[in-house]
Amino acid sequence: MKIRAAKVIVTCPGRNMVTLKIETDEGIYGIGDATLNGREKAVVAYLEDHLVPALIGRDPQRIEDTWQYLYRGAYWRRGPVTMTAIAAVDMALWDIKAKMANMPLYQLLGGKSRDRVMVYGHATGTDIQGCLEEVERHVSQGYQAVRVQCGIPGIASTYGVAKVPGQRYEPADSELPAEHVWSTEKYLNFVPRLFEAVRVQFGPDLHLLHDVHHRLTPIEAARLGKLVEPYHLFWLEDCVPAENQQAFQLIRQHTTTPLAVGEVFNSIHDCRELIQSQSIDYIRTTLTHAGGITHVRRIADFAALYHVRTGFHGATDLSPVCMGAALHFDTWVPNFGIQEHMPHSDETDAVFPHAYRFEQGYFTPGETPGHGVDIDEKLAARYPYKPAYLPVNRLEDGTLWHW
Ligand code: CS2
Ligand code: MG
Repeated sequence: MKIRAAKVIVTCPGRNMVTLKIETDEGIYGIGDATLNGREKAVVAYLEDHLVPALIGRDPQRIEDTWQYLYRGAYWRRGPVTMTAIAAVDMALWDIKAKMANMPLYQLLGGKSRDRVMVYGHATGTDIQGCLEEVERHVSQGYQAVRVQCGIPGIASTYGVAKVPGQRYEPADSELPAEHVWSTEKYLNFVPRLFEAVRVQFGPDLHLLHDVHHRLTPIEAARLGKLVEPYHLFWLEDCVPAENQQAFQLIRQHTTTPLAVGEVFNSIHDCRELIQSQSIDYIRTTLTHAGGITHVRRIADFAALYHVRTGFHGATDLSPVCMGAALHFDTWVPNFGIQEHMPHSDETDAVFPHAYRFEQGYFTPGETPGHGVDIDEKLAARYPYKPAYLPVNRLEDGTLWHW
């Protein structure tokens, strides 16, 4: 079998999504997600100009060799664009191999380690009352775990909060990066009150998560971790930018609140120190941005040695292809923690028909051969690309701060 053709499909049925479709000379094809929010076109060019020509004529079954060929052959290794492009090829090749084997992907990875995959949903509100209503809505759908993000009194716009209550939250919503004002003090004084209100209303058993979205310094993160200890969060996510992996050790010294990090990581080297020093509890690297199934499997196996569990990033700027492949991975991976779930729009679900199913707070990946997600190219063509960027933050004195 040989790779006969490969094409990049860009569509925007709600969010921009980039998909790689690899076709073989025996009629079997596979698809992979290559969506890098706010930098989509860079990956399109990387694939079309640099990787696709190198794939034609290759044996699609040699997944590992192709991974090494693209990673080492790049010379310029790692980084979000390179690793997202390699991930798309990798996901498509695993899809092809599982279809050839006539098996759902999790079987190829080693079979089921669990019968269903626990996910967490996003409850957001402009104030505490709005958040409580959203948590209630998720609990009534059977979610066992809910991430809670709330507007902060005195801060006009903050991460994770839909502009209009009840509307879908989209982080990248403007043609150029918008500039928001951030206050760490107002945030730190407010968040404990938010989680106290949620625990009072929903009791001790509901898993609660919160995304700090990289906005604190290590000592501020240590303070927040301590402040929310009474509400025993499932995790506190991305509390500091993670380029300096050692910074987490300072947080660790001060709090037992579990720490999750990794959605912006692209390779095992971005998290090796964090894992080895037991500075985190959940690794959030996702298939699309960290080199696909082949590389994320290495990260998960390494993390297992240190009792670190997976908590895959699953925001709507990752396509249903990523969600499908991730749910197969989650079904197999021994050190599974939780999977993020942010529902895609109906238009997106129509462009990407899929076998995964939600039931009472859990997903099953489906038994379809491959990763169980397809793409309707005609429908995809109806939604052209629209530039959309994530905002940036400035402190009240105008200092450019973390997003
Ligand atoms: C977030 C994301 O879901 C999350 O945990 O951190 O929504 C993130 O802001 C976007 O994926 C960025 O593109
Ligand atoms: Mg996050």
